[in-house]
Amino acid sequence: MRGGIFVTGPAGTGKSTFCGALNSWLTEQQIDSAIVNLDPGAEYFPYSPDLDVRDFVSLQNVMREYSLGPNGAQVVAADLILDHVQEIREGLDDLQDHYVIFDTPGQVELFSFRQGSPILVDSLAGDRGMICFLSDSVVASSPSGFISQKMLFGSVFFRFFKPMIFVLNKTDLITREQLENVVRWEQDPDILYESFAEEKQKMVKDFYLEMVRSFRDSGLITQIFPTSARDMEGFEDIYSQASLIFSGGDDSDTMFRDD
Ligand SMILES: Nc1nc2c(ncn2[C@@H]2O[C@H](COP(=O)(O)OP(=O)(O)O)[C@@H](O)[C@H]2O)c(=O)[nH]1
Ligand SMILES: [Mg+2]
Repeated sequence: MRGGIFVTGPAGTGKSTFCGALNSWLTEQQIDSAIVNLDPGAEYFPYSPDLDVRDFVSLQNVMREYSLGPNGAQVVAADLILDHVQEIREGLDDLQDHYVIFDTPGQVELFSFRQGSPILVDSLAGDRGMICFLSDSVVASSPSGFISQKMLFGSVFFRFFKPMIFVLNKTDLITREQLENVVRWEQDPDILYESFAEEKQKMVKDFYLEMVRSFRDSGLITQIFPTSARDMEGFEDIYSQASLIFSGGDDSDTMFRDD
């Protein structure tokens, strides 16, 4: 594959919709792309997957076979995917020139915090994998929400150590002014720090301010990529970044500032 784009993020941030929208955008630009569903519990997708993990592991079967409820079965099913890596890889054989978009389970922990997931990503994409972390614009438009999303982004990065981008999805649900604020926080962490102190002034203790300060200084605040999967906006920038990463031209560890 030309590149494997793994889409993760909290439940309901629009991962599946984003996968479908990115695939449609690439197709419109006549760029070869495909979608792989890695969610054994998916009931509906806003796209037709080219490869579907449910052909190998399905939540219904796992519930029956292991006598588990849906939550326990989700965890077992996520782990069982690893037993089928070879078959999934064979399914990808014909997609040499394609960008392959991987949709991952609804809950972020089922993909990002299971033991086998970094192995799965490496087995499927090798050194041609990247992670798109999706955050919900409404959540991220308050300073504390933005910080919590960036922390989760950092946490996912520490699981995979792959090139990773922070996508601010559903921008159609926030105002232009809110979006400009979020962009400003990303560009100048000092403004974020001040906005946070202002938002939580009554409850902020030194401990939390210290955390935000070290977070600011860590360099984990990286460029954001605003998108609206509903309005098909922002995909050109996602594609440009992905192609930079996969062509090796990117300073792909933009997670780390030089200064
Ligand atoms: N307004 C808006 N809604 C969106 C957008 N992307 C997804 N959604 C909606 O968010 C909900 C969850 O989307 P889904 O793709 O299933 O999220 P997932 O659980 O992360 O895969 C659905 O109702 C989508 O229609 C977007 O860009 N804008
Ligand atoms: Mg989904």
